[in-house]
Amino acid sequence: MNWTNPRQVDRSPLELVSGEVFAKEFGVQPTHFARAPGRVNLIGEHIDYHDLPVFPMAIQREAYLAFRCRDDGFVRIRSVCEDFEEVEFEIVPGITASSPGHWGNYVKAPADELARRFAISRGFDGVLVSDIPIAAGLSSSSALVNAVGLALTHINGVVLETLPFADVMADAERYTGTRGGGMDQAISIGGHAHHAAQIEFSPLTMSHMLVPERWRFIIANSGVRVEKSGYAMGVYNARRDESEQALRIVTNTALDRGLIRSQVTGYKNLLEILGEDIAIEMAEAVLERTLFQRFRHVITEAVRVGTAIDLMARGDVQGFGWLMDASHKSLRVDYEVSSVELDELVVVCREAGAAGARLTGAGFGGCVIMLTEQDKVDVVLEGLSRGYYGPRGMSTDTDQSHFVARPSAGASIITL
Ligand code: NG1
Repeated sequence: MNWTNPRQVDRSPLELVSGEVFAKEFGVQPTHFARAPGRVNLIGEHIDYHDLPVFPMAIQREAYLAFRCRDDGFVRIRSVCEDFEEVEFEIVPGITASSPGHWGNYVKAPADELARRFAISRGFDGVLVSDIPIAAGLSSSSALVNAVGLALTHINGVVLETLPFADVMADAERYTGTRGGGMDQAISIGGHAHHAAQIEFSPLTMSHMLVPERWRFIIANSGVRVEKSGYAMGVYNARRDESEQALRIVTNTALDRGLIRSQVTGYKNLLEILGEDIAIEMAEAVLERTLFQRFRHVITEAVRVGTAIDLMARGDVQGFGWLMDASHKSLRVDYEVSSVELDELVVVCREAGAAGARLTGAGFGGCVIMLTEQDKVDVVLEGLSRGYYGPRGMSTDTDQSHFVARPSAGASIITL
């Protein structure tokens, strides 16, 4: 069956592909599309799960789900990518997870959460296509969770505003085993075109900031995949445990010494009470080396986020770049979530003329983000090919290697 365009409007290539495959697969046309973008975090890494502010933007790469409501409670979904087998399950609270790392878990996650919270019972047939590089720190997983979450809320009549939706999806994604923060789901649903967003947590808020017209954030993929189900998930959760433990020890010491009167509620509260310098000084005195490093990263990264936002407001590209470098160093040395390839790529970016560069996302592989001005983009890209991709024999023809990130709008439902 040929898939026609009932709306007679411009369609994105992803919408066309998912619609066509849907029609072939199910013999009818989809009734809706849910689209949800990936994101790139400009600064503020590994601190969202401590309820500290972060500064990401949604990007033009998206997950696109063509779907049609079913009469029963089953979800049947396939991916345009042949590597991913079809997933089918019934929506009930407590859906049995697929094997660790299986893409179906990112479909089951929102279904399970919405079944528990809102007793949803209506499923859909769907076809997914995405051009977000997978396992690269650009939140292809949260985009999928959000797209499925949007589809399910829509067809079950669950009405959620942007921020509550993001909170529910953040809880949902923990079904997959990563004890993540809420940054990815929030920016993927709440991003604005041309803007980055300062996101705060508990309660979740978003403040949108126009990215200066001449600034260009370039995303460069190291080519090393980050499989969130394996090693990376273990280390990610371990870093969270370590930095929580560090906070407990420092808080108890501050209590004993009468510097604070009651238990603090988290890093944010501690930072407000003690300030950066005293908090770090005290931590150095009472923590063993590794825990101290974890603590120092969290505190200094939180301070960098605030400074970076001020610098963007002033259009200070060099200052913002310098903070990106400092963030990378902290992630490499103190938080130990970088990799040989990411470190090399950051050096190449700087040598190519970028104002600053850092790993983005959880780390362990995946992508680097760098900042440059519009008129230097070609020179920087040329330097990247010469310094990183060329020597490794990696193709730069593919749109998966590097691209200029466009600050983009958050997820939405399109009804035909
Ligand atoms: P990615 O890059 O998608 O693995 C993860 C977490 C974020 C945040 C970053 C590090 C999830 C879904 N995402 O992102 O919440 O903690 O790491 O800043 O767990």
